[in-house]
Amino acid sequence: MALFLRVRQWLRCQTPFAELIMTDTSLILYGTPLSGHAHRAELMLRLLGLAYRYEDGSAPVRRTPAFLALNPLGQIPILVDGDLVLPDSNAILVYLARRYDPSGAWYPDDMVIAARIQRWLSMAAGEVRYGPAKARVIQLFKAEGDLAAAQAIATQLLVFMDGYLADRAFLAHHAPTIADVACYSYIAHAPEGGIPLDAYAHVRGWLGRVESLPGFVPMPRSPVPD
Ligand SMILES: N[C@@H](CCC(=O)N[C@@H](CS)C(=O)NCC(=O)O)C(=O)O
Repeated sequence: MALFLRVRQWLRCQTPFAELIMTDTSLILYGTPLSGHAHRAELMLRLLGLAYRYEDGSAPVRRTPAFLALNPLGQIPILVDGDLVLPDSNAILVYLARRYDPSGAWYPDDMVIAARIQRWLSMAAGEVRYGPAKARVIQLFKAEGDLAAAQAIATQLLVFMDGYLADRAFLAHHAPTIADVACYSYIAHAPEGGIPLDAYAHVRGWLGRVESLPGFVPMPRSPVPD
């Protein structure tokens, strides 16, 4: 067993981000690779260069008493940091930025910037969740729901975002903040919900800027419907 652990450690050391995913860290993220909410939290960990352990948060795990003790809602992501157990992707972004970014760049104190960030966190939990994220979960995972309604919400959101980003590099400030991290994953993967991004050049430019940030890690691509 000890040898197995050492081999696994060595194998991890062969990957570019190996130094970030370690077992001897107090930060633990429960998620699944195809959850945009979990990706949001993982992306923040990576952008901050934080070491963390990734724990499976797949559906059978989410139904266990141990998982439900961490989050009675049975949802991922959950961040554990020592004694702190923190469900909810946007709450995790706020915590990570406040706790681990002493520069304050990812979540500035300035009241107007903070308010603008909050607007986009609300959009991430509102229009993004019920638009592109909902359409994707219906298409990919055959979840129940009204695909056309979700696609309509997504289209309205994308038209708005494309205009908004016409003269802005990032969502809430001239530099990236947790607002961009909150919105990135499900907008980038909107085509998997049958929502092409071809018509939204400014949105695609913004996605590219997020993808260029040091530490960026993508969420695995899934099939795009015809
Ligand atoms: N408000 C939560 C929503 C998280 C969420 O919807 N997670 C999904 C996976 S993407 C989940 O765990 N679904 C299982 C369930 O709701 O039973 C957040 O932002 O983290």
